This record gives sequence, C-alpha cells and structure tokens, in this order.
Amino acid sequence: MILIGERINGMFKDIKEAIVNHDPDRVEYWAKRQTEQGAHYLDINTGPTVAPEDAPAVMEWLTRTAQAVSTLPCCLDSTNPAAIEAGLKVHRGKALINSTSADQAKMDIYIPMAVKYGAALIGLAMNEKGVPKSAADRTALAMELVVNADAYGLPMEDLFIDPLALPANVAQDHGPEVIEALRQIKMLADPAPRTTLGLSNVSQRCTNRPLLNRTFMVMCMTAGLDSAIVDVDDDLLVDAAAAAEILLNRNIYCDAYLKTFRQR
Ligand code: THG
Repeated sequence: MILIGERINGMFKDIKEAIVNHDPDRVEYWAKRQTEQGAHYLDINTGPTVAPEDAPAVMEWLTRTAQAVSTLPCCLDSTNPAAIEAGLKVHRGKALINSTSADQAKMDIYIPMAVKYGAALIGLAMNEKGVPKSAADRTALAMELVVNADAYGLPMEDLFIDPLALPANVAQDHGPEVIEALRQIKMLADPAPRTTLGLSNVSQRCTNRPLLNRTFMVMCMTAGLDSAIVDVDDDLLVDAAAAAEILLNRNIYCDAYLKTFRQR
C-alpha cells in the first residue's frame, strides 16, 4: 500500500500560516514526521487561500522545503497547471502529479506534462459535469483516462485512477459505488492502472473520523486500492494497511510485519 501523507496542505491552519509568514518550520516538521510514520509520498497542496498567481511560487517553496529534510518524492496537488509545473521543475526524484480530471482539455495538458517530466499522474473519475454517482459511470471516465494515457505513451503503472471518495454524512450512497469502481478499474487494462483515493474526504464533518477512515481504507484495499492520500499520523491506520497487505497476500508474512511495513 502506497501511503501519501496528506498533511502539507494549506487547508490546515499551521501550513496556511507557514505559507503566509514564509516560515519553513511546520513544513519541515510535517515532512520529517510523515517520513518517520511510513509515508511513501508527501502530498503538497497550497490550499484554498493562496491566490492563483502566487500558487506556482508557493508550490515551488513547499516542494523545496519538504525535500530539504526528507528523501521522499512529492505528490504535487493543485488544480493550477502552472503550480504543478513549478513544483516539477524543482522536484528531485519521480513526482506524482495530482491531478487531471477526465476532461479532454485537462488530459491534453497533464498527460504530456507527466511524460515530459517522467512523473506519474493521478486521474480523477470526474469531468466537467462533476462526479458521477454510479460505479459504471466512474469506470467509464476511468476508461477515458486509460485510453488517453495510452495514446500519449504514459505507462499504465504511472497512471493512478481516483474514483473519488465523498463524505459519508452527505453522500453515503457513494461509498459502495467507489468500492465497486475500484474493482472495475483494475480490470480495464493489462497491466492495470493503479488506484488511489483522498481517504480523509470520506469522514469530513463526521464523528469518529479515524474509525471511518481506517475501515473504508481496508474495505477499499480488498477491492483493489493500491495507494491513498492519508493521515499517516494515525498509527492504527498505518498498522491496518500493513495487516491488510498480509491478509490479502500482497506481502510475505513475517511476525514483524508492522515494523517492516513502516521501514519499507
Ligand atoms: N483526491 C485526490 N487528491 C486530493 C483529494 C482527493 N487532495 C486533497 C484531498 N482530497 C485529500 N487530502 C485531505 C487533506 C485533509 C482533509 C481531507 C483530505 C481534511 N482536513 C480537515 C477538514 O477538512 O476537516 C482539516 C482539519 C484542520 O483544519 O485541522 O479532512 O480526494 N487525488
């Protein structure tokens, strides 16, 4: 299970303040902390309050600051192509672009960008009409992403399809559709594209968030979830990912599986 640490995001108050004050402390703290906790990528998102014209410089600063104290690659998370490219230009290693939708105009920007920089790319199962409800409609958009990735020469293992988790308190009926979409997406091509989710979406404004996050993660892993943007500060969530990998026979059993999962 590929864990993408969600914490370097201007949606969180401490990161928002770090950006405003140009103070690297909290960015460095979360880069180090998430690395120790077992993350494989650091999500980097400038957040909702940075002006579009400032987003490229902020993305560049966050990426440089995080990679100065962590060897992990970044998941560059923005709806602004200029911000993504600014991050890619200073990124060390193989980045993960987050994200394109299945709109043709967006795919025509982001897929060639991923190929040019040797980056992987998250493709969202949504388009200009929004997020579809049914698993079949999510999978149809996933197929658009697969076809376009193939046409532009992006390897399938570099395409991460996100069927989009929505909050259980307002979109409870989407939960089973996401799980079924994951199953279907893994059958779209051989080799199959990879899959991902913004896991914490599922529990926004819900009570007992960590319980919902952990439970949904394990359910989704059974259906073919390969990676997710998660709260790696939740030890029980990271442990559940390790345990699920053993039980799904995705990893060789050893008595120290919790420890070895975190060290990988
Ligand atoms: N798919 C993809 N990328 C994504 C998402 C997705 N990136 C952003 C988001 N969704 C995933 N990251 C988060 C990060 C934080 C939260 C949810 C998802 C979160 N934040 C608290 C909240 O909103 O209540 C903030 C709490 C605080 O301010 O302290 O839940 O789906 N590809």
